[in-house]
Amino acid sequence: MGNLRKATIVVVLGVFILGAVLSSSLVGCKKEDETMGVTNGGIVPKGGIPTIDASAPMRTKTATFALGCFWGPDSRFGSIDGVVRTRVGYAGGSSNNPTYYNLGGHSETIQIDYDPKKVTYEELLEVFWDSHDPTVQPWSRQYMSIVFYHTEEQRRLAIESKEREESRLGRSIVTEIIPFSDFYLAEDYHQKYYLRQEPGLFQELSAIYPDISDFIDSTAVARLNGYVSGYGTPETFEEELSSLGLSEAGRNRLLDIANRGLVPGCVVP
Ligand code: MHO
Repeated sequence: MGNLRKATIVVVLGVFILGAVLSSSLVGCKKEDETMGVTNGGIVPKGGIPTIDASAPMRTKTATFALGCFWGPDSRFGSIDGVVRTRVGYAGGSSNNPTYYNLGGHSETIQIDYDPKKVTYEELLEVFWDSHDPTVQPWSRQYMSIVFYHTEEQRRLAIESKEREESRLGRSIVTEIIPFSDFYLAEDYHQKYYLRQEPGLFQELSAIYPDISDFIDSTAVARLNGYVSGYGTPETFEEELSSLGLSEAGRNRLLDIANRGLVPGCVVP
């Protein structure tokens, strides 16, 4: 074999190997701010995965907010078109593995994975301000108002919107804007709390997602938790009704519930 031929083979092989290594490292690389879609532990339920979950975007961004009792924000943010997943938990404190009855300085917090093509961080901030009174210092850190920013851009947008909100209200805002560090998932019974108060609907979705982490990660579950609390628009409701994985009885129940309006949120002691 001539030297030229050998050299060509070596170069071609080299390029091929380099390409393979580069593409696998790119596939394996997940930006800090991105999460993957619902997996359902790899099991496809009998009736299939709700279509809204099957078409969940692979790439999402994350927003993390504390704004008092987390049950209500779980419903409200979960009802927004473009919000893919919500989960409630504890953040901002110093202890490891806090629990509801042993918070160790943490605050009730909601974490949201959203599709930036459908909803922006600015829009989520609008909902954040609108969902609580950020001018009142809460009686305990459990109910603090905090924006946990994940990126410099989120930090800038949060500061700008806080300033806008202060001048709109003409009062100062107590909300802290601090970097995100740890988020500890709250106990199962806090996840999608209002949907749990609707046994029929809750059971249908629990049957589809027997694994609690799949249940928490489901967009269908987040939407249902929003709709049972009276959130969401009539347009998205109509559009999504058939994509939530409900039986006919479940759909009828949801139609009844959605007409009753907003349910009162949790009472902070
Ligand atoms: N104890 C209040 C607040 C619950 S919360 C998750 C209630 O039961 O409504 O802080």
